[in-house]
Amino acid sequence: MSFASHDRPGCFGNSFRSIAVAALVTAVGMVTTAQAKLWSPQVLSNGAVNIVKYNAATTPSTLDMQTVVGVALPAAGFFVSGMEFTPDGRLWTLMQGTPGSMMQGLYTINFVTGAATQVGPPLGLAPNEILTDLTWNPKTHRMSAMATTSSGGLTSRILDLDINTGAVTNARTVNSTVNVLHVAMTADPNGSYFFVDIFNNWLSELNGGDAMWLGSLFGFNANLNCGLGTEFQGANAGRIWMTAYNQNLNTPSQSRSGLYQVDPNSGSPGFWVTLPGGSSTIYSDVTVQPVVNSCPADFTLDSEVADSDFVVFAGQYEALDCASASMPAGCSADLNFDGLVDDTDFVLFAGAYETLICP
Ligand SMILES: [Ca+2]
Ligand SMILES: [Ca+2]
Repeated sequence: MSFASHDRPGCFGNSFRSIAVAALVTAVGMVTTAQAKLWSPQVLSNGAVNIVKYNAATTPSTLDMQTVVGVALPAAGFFVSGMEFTPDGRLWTLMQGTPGSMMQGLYTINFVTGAATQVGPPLGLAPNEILTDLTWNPKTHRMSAMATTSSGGLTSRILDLDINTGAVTNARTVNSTVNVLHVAMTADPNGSYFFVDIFNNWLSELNGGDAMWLGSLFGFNANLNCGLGTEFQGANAGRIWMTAYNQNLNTPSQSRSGLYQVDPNSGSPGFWVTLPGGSSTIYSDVTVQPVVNSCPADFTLDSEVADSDFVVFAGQYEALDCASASMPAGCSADLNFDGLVDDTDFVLFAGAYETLICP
């Protein structure tokens, strides 16, 4: 068994082809629904991995499985340990394998064919580190990966990734007062990080540089494969989903994977539904599919992209980095979701400005 990790891809140049890209981005954007559309990596006992899409009903116990696609893994022994959307609807996965292996990392994935393409090796990964989970941080507009040694310890690391190159743009150490093994991570709408540790079965939140205990997660034997995913949009923004495997040591046939909803205040997991596939099927992560904004360059929300939007753009362009303290809230002008407001975004903005009226 193992965990998960990731890195990410990107695909932007900075010239004229962006007019076409602008049209694409304009067609993509964000909104919300009560019924969460969830995606998970499904790990089978023979090592095969699928990505699956399912609808979690507004009340527990029902599940609408919609799509199952086989994933082309980079090598035997690898699996998808993390999965996350960027707000423009692109799906990213984190491959985990041999500790230190540079085949671990961020991949783009085609959810029609299952083809997975590595964005780039996770630079700076220590020889004994694995990447156990991937999360979108809506504050920094970066994908973040959890890096830990496979034996856990008093520290782990959060790596912020450039989705265009897979390069680590920022690495920070997470300190714990006892030995932990962080197998799951998510960020809430404010950009705060939450972790699941399987040595102690608890949920913690990053505070300064420390993982602070929030509550105990499980009433059963947790195991290595676990995932967290946050809803960032709509009435349920901030809701945290979790996939976890309940291993029944006494009656293995009764082991099962389940979908839970985690209370970020208490750490309490609310059981939602059993996930299909039987007692040996593991769901290593969960992510919520975003509703894409059809007019992302309309920062002022008046249904057109005009001079007032340019003023907003210019202010964010000046600040450049979504993670900087001077960046206006939301970093809305990062139209390609790569953590920066730069010339690439300006080309996208210019295309929308020229169109003026939102679709
Ligand atoms: Ca506007
Ligand atoms: Ca950008």
